[in-house]
Amino acid sequence: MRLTLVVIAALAVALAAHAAVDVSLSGPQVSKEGDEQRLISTATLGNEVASYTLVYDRNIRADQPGEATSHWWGWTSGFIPIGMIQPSQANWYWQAFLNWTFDEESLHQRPAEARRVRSGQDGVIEFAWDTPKVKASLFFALPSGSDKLLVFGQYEPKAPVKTSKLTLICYPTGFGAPHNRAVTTALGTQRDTGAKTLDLTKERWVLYEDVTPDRPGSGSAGLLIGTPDAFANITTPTGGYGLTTTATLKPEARSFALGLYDFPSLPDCQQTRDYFKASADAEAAALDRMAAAVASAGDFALAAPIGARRLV
Ligand SMILES: [Ca+2]
Repeated sequence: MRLTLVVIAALAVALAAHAAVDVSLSGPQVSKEGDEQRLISTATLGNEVASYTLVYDRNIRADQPGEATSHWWGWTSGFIPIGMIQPSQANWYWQAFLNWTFDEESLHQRPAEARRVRSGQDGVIEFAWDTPKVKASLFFALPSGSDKLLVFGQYEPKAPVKTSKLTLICYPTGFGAPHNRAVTTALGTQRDTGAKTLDLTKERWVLYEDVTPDRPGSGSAGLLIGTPDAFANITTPTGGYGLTTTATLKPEARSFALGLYDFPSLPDCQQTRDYFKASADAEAAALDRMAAAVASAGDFALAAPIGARRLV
């Protein structure tokens, strides 16, 4: 009995020692491109099961410090040039995978300050924008044990905002043809059925898939909707090449929480469906509670560590 307790205690200590989330933020590396400066910041959040790397690669002109461009195609198509290069280049896109707009104001055209908020029991990086129209932050957070990168958004308008939208783009599994894309939620799988609007009372997670049999690649991309009450609607195509999901915030919403899954070590789309069906509703609900805790703390740095865990 005593030996068992000692073993359990030793295991608990060992698990606690491993339950650390490492966060690194390097750069910006600065180089000159014509009359612009190119700045590259690299953020990595890693825990026991996953490591997510974000690269923020933007150009800024000295005479226009409030504006940003990027030479990446992903930026030219309207996405913030923060790319998710790990766990895979595919899925949430390695050049640029999201954007956030407030009427005509688009964060992809504005420079962000990147900041390491904390590491340890969880890891958090903040990208913060201060534009003429809004102050906005995207916090990327990795809890210990989580295989999903969480995204917490917050904004305060400086001028009236009628419509705020998020767009998220992924290339499920890989880039090469054929592109037999499909989208799976709790309500089933759809292929080439046009734009799908989620039923946010029942569809709290989305898998973006390529269903080509035996295709090698990086598995499915996943999305958790932590805060369904923040969104007026969320739509996604069910076929194509790159899949762009559009999430429109409710006019009164000032924050939201999502989870992003980009995890090539589980490449089979049916296995990933089984995994999400078993666990993703509970994780989305946990994410909603975390978002409420962050909101009540007022400041992300003051909120208790995020307690999500991988549920398999
Ligand atoms: Ca990726």
